[in-house]
This record gives sequence, structure tokens and C-alpha cells, in this order.
Amino acid sequence: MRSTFSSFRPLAAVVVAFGAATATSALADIVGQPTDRAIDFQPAASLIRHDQIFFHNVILLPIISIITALVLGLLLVCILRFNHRANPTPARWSHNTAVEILWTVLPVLILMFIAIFSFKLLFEEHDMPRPYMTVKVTGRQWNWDYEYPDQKISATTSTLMSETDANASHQPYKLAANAPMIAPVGKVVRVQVTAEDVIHSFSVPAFGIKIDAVPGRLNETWFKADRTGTFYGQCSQLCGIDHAFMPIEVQVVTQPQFDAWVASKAPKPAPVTVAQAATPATLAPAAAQR
Ligand SMILES: [Cu+2]
Repeated sequence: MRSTFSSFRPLAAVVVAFGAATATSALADIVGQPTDRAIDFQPAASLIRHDQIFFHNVILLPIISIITALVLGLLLVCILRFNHRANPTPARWSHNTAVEILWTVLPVLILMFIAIFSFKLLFEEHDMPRPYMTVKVTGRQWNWDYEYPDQKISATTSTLMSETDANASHQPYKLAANAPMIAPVGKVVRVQVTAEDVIHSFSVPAFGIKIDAVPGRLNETWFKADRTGTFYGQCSQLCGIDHAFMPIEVQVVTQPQFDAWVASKAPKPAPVTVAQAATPATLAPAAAQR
């Protein structure tokens, strides 16, 4: 019985893979979070992420598939043609200059071809356009602080949303956060990342960013979301017992929504009391005399 099952295993794997691929395309418009039974990357929500996915799927994957198939083929040839029974008297020669040059030069050429795209992507990631705003992210066991120095919004701590609240708001539990990062769509957001205690890692797959949060060090990355929505990430550096419970949630909103949010965070002017209101008028002559 067991052998029957194992003989069907490759077929089952193909069926599962096909089903998953279909699921991925069906769920292509769900961005910013992992989806059940899906393979491949989360759909991109930034140009950098598009380019990263292109680099992986169009450049790397075919090359590695061909190399794997070639090596497998060579192994099979060796196993079938040069085993003890098929080839009882082995040849005695060693070294073949042509083959040796070929297997040195060919990998170098392949690596150089990969490097062209790899370096292009690397520079693209590092060359941050002029940022519209900065968010300072501080990792801590086990939550994140988001601070907006340009908008003069002090740090708010973002923690894991409880399962009850997540279910009530139809958000994925363990990805939803209580005080998400807010960013405007289509604007370059500089993310400065540090940590308070141990090393964490700030990662949002849909934007193609992942950067370590190191105590005593300020790391920098950036993103420019090309659509509004909610995008999730997780701490990606094993940082302690609650490592899995410090999710990252970024809400990308329209510019008017962002401005309204900033306005709502502005410090309210202190209510003026009768005594304070009277003070300037009564003290003004005295102040002028000084
Ligand atoms: Cu962490």
C-alpha cells in the first residue's frame, strides 16, 4: 500500500503545484499578505519589487533550472553508461584541456550575465530618490516604534493585534498590528531602522524591503508604494521568544487621507483659561517697562 502511494507522489506534487499556481493567479489581486496554498512571491506593490521578481523569475529561475537539468542528465549518463556492468573496462586517461577550459569559462560567463542584472537591481535599491518623508522605525522585544520626524509625530508603539480584534476587523491575525505605519501612495518614504535591545529585521515583502534593525546603528532603506492598501511584514531576524509576534503593518493611503491623518495627530492647542486669557493684557505694560 505504501509503495502505491509513493509511486503516486510525483504526480500528486505536480497536481498540488498546478493547483497552487492557479490559486496564485486567482488571488493575484490580494496584495500585501501571504495567501493559502499559493506559491511564488506576493504581488509587487513597488517598482523595486517588480524588478526583484523579474530578476528571480526571468533571469535566475531559468538559469538554475537548466543547470539543474544538465547536472541531473550528466549524473544519469554516468550512472547508466559507466557502471560496472555496462562498462567493465574503464578508460585510463585523465585531464581534458578543452573540457576543463569549458567548465571554467562557462560558469564565469553565466555569473557575469547574472551580475549585470544583479548589480542593476542593487544600485536601484540603494539610489534613493529625494524622499518625501522619513519614518524612523525602532525594533524592540517585541514590538515596533514608528516615528514621523517630518510631520512632528512622536513615536507610537505598534503591537500585535489580538485575535479577537483581528477577526472582528477581518485582518490576518499575527500580521495585523495595533498602530500601523501610515504612508502616502506614490511618495518616496525613507525608512530609518534601528533597534533598542537585540537585532531585529524590518521587512515588507510587497515593497521588496528587508533591513536589519541593529542596536546603536541607523540603517536606511526606502519604498514608494504604487497602490493604496494594507501591506504586512514580519520581523525577519530571530530576536527572542516572541519573535513571531511583532508583525509589521503598513497602510498606504491617498495623499488627502495622509494629510488628514497627520492633522489628526497634531498636538491640540491647550484650552485657554480665563486667567491665562487675562494675563497678557494685564501684564503687557509691566513687560514693556522692563
Ligand atoms: Cu524582532
